[in-house]
Amino acid sequence: MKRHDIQQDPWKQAAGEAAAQLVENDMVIGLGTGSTANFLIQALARRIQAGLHIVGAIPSSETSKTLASNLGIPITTLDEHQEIDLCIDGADEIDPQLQLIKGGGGALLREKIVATASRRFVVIADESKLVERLGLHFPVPVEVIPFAATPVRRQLEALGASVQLRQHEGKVFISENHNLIFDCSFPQGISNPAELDAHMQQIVGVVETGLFLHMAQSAIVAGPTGVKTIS
Ligand code: ABF
Repeated sequence: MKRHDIQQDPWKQAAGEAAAQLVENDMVIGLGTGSTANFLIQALARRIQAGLHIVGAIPSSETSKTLASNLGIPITTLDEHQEIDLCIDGADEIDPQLQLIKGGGGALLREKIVATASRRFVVIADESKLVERLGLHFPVPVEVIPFAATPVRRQLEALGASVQLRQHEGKVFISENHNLIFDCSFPQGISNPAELDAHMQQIVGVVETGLFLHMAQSAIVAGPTGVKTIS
């Protein structure tokens, strides 16, 4: 699990608060996971306390669900609402085409399910997440069925990945879906994310990858010079 760098918190908060302003009355909202998404959840809760009415929020993790629910945000599910008006979530890397690496927090599968069910997906981040090429600094998390761990690892290595089984606090990390996460590093970066994603998705036993390609319509990014929207 990646560490939370609190130095970026003011910018994460600024991005989360700006994104909360995009929420309109009677929307179904997809809620992301992670420290930036937590700021969004707090800002959305304040807007709801001030009178905004949403149909409900669909969180991408139990952590986000607990936070949102504790703050009074109404929770709903994909069983009740198959179409989400707006999904807002963080990312680990964002390239100039708004292609993303996500999953540093281990919630990539539900994050991708929520994002793909959404008519609009806005990514929020501090500007340290902006990169020219995906994969140079952050591995691609891949969620894997435990039964298939060894053959999947070999096939990921055959694609050029250096594969690390994710650990958390000295134990093997298990996702909320009871799967493993392989963090796949590519020291030269990823020259063709779509091709890599297609190859990874073909491996039987891979549940999902942390490459979110052509999914985000815009990014709200904050840094010392302010908040900007990239689309
Ligand atoms: C989630 O939170 C993940 O997909 C991504 O790994 C992470 C971003 O973390 P943070 O907002 O804490 O930097 O969106």
